Amino acid sequence: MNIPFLKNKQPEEALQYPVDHTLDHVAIIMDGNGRWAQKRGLPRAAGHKEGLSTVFKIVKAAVKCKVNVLTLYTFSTENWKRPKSEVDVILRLPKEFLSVYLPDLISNNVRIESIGDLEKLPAHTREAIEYAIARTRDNDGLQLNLALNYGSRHEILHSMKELITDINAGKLSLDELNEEQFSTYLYTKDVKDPDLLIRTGGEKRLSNFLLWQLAYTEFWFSDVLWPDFTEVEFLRALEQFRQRNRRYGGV
Ligand code: V0D
Repeated sequence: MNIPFLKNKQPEEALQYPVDHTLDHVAIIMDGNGRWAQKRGLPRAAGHKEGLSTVFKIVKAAVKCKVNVLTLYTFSTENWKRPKSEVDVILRLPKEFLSVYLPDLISNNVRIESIGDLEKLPAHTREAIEYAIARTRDNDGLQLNLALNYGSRHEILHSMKELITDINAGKLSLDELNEEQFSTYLYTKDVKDPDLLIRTGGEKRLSNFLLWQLAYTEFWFSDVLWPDFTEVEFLRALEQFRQRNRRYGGV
């Protein structure tokens, strides 16, 4: 059947969602929101808002591909350096996102979790997230892991301090300390390391994201700005991962 007006736009029903059992955990750096807005003469904050619908689209795609954990870098410890007006808008996004999409996430069996230092967020932001975590606690589908006020060096340092406290209290032996034990002090203690990292927006750096956890992860970079990122793009990243993995298995 030839449907000319669909030539460049794949109808959602036509997409195939391959399930890859070697792909457990996907992490995404959702970059390019500010630039997306500036290109249109809009304030940067408009790009962050636009990014919310992309978040929902990609969460749904991850559910369909039966990914177990999706970790999204939403707000870094460095983001506080941005103009206060932009930070204020960003910190209202969790509530905005949840007021629109929480019912849908619940019906998709998504469980919301967070990593990062929630203590330093404004109460209204923290409360919105804590409500979503509590509301989805019993779901056992996709774990949507939101990195909020997250910085990897901060995480490692915070872990070190707790670890040393435990050593001093005699709960842990320095001689027996190993990588696996160290990992249990990180925010990510309950999830496996990411298999695939996606960064949108054209930059090729880690920006203080999951430095310990990405040691063996496959990276996939896209020039597409986050608000323009599509399911098709996401599936392309997963397919690329599958092929790299296959090649690896052949050696
Ligand atoms: C801004 C583009 C979803 C990238 C997407 C902390 C940066 C929109 C959430 C979200 C942000 C947070 C908690 C929650 C559910 C969703 C979010 C922030 C920023 C600021 F329970 N997107 N998103 N939170 N961006």
